[in-house]
Amino acid sequence: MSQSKARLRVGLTEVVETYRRDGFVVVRGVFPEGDRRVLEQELQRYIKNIVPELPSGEAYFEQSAPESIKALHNLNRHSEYFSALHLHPTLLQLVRAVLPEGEVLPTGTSYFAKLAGVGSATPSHQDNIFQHYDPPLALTLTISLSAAIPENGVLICRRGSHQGGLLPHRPSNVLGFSQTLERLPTTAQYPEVPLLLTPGDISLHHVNTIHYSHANRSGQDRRQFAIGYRSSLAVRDERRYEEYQEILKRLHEQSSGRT
Ligand SMILES: O=C(O)CCC(=O)C(=O)O
Repeated sequence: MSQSKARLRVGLTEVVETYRRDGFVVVRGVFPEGDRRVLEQELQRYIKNIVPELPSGEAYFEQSAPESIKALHNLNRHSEYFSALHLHPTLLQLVRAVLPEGEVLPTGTSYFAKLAGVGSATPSHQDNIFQHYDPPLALTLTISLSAAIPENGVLICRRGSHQGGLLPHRPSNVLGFSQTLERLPTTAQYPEVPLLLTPGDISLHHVNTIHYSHANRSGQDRRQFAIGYRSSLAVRDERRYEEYQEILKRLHEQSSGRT
């Protein structure tokens, strides 16, 4: 990580204002090509050497194409590179600006792939239905590894929806995103904003921001690396979290985990 040239090239005041108002923000050009090349090499090494040994819950594959990776979780547990990445000084600088309360702590690293032609839809959800932080001082930081455009299942956030609290969810029957909103609020209330990204851009979304994406029917992959952070003041509701872990365990027992 010492060779990293990742830098913030914008002032943080506007980033913080946008994040607070909208519940998400895009920061352009943070992760230059050299950094992305290293990340991609580490990812390929991880997929070749670690993924075959992972327990269910840490690797998900597309149901329609079982050889295609859909999501990997907790990469920091199995790789020194990914463990160092979530403590990257530039990323921490950015997250500290939008989460100034308490100390910033990483909560985990994931890789999301929506591969050309096979990438499946992500059901509408708020991340806090999986994480249960109260107060909801937590977010996901995404490093874009490929262009995100309307045709390849770009991530869509609902502007302002982080201010509405955690809404009721129901089982989605989609392993990897096992909960979905019972009722999606109207776009008049919370407008849809596609997070159009080029490689190296970063986006941040609040743990209560409603988001989802459509299937990728295009010929272009949409891939991203995601890191969760929380404030030390965000306390996990352990009862709700344990209840959710039980649901997840049952889901994994019912399936092979490769969906
Ligand atoms: O990229 C997607 O479609 C889903 C990503 C997501 O849900 C997240 O980063 O919290």
